[in-house]
Amino acid sequence: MKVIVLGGDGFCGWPTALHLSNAGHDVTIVDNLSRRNIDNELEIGSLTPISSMTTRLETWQELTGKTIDFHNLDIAQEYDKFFHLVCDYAPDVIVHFAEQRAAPYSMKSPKHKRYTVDNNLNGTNNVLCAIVESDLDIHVVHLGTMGVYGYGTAGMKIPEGYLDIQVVTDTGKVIEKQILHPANPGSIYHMTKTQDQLFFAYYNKNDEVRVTDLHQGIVWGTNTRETAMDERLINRFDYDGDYGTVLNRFLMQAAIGHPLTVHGTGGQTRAFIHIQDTVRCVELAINNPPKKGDRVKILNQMTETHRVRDLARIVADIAGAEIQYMENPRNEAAENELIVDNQCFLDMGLQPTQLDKGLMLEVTEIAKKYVGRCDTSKIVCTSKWTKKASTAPTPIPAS
Ligand code: NAD
Ligand code: USQ
Repeated sequence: MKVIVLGGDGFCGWPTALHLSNAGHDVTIVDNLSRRNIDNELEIGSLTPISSMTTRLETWQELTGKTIDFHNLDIAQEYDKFFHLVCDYAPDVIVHFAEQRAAPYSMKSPKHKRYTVDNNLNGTNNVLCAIVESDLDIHVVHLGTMGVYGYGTAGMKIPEGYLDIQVVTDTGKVIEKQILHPANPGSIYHMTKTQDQLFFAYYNKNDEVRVTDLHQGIVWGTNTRETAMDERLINRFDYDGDYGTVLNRFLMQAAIGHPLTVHGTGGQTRAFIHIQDTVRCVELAINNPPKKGDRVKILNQMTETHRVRDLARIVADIAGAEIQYMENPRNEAAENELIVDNQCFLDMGLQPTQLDKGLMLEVTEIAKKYVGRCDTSKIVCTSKWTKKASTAPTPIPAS
């Protein structure tokens, strides 16, 4: 199939582009390199030394003989260029990773809130608008987030996108319906993903655009089979307080001898998936598209749930680190349960990669190898959710 990977220079997009190319798809990457520019803005860099896009693609061709094209363009701002690319290349599938994806970055200041909304909502609308205008029957596979549901489920399993409800009419008749699961975002970033869902529902209803929305949990790990083939293909590893995600941060912190930064009590339960399963899930989604006229297909792309403090304990035990409980800079529930339905991917044949000591040590090995690139002053999260949380996150003394 012909596949455009939007955001194909990023943490999930790059390994996905390589995985799909290796699987025999014809892949074109679109990326405006905004993530690399944000690194410059934050004066931080990937822990791993990522190569330029030219080197990445030349290396891939040298190793496999396969070619991946690259277009440096902003899908949120350069609609005409993007539209012409879609018409000229006529893809079967567009995989959409191209959004500002860090919740702490989206909460840093009014400028960051507004950028995240402008970028993510315009980008998604432009993708859908261009597909309709092109008259091509293109399947959109979008990377959404588990965070659209909120993380409190009152003991109920979070369904895959749609909730069964019963409404009692004035005459006492019980009407059964399925509705989009109520949105409950926890940051401006997560809110853009809840709004993406409405774009998909609308373009699907009005224009019969075929969409698969993947509600993904927190991705951990760094390399996949393809990115591990050569150091010039290495994937990015975010560890800083804005872009680093919790498990990779703990593994990296353990590797460099930094205390593990648990926010609050660490009672937050979240969904997780290893990067190798991310690329496999996107491939499964491409190979199992919705039919014309089907509603938006929503799949929960996660393999397991963990409480933050339990993860800290596991990492501390295997890598010999200390745990530091910090005042939480976020406005989020201190404790929550999370039970998630992920049957669709299991039915498609996904064999989940479980949190495993070997895989976790693989990440700490990578972190140790590049420890010299780490700026320890950027580790603690400083982005605050509310004006009330105005002081720097402070360690909570052990009782
Ligand atoms: P990333 O920031 O590493 O990659 C996103 C890529 O998109 C970057 O290379 C960036 O330059 C590009 N981009 C952003 N805006 C663009 C625009 N307007 N035009 C063109 N390119 C643009 O993020 P990631 O971790 O790879 O996440 C990819 C997607 O997966 C995001 O949509 C994110 O919400 C979702 N997701 C990520 C995680 C995770 O843990 N990393 C978990 C769940 C969902
Ligand atoms: N946390 C800590 N210590 C840290 C960092 C984080 O305790 O050093 C806590 C946070 O307070 C939060 C939890 O860990 O309770 C998860 O934080 P995170 O930064 O790992 O994840 P999050 O902000 O939710 O965002 C990440 C990705 C985002 C994706 C989302 C999936 O950046 O793109 O959408 O995971 S999910 O969490 O399922 O919504």
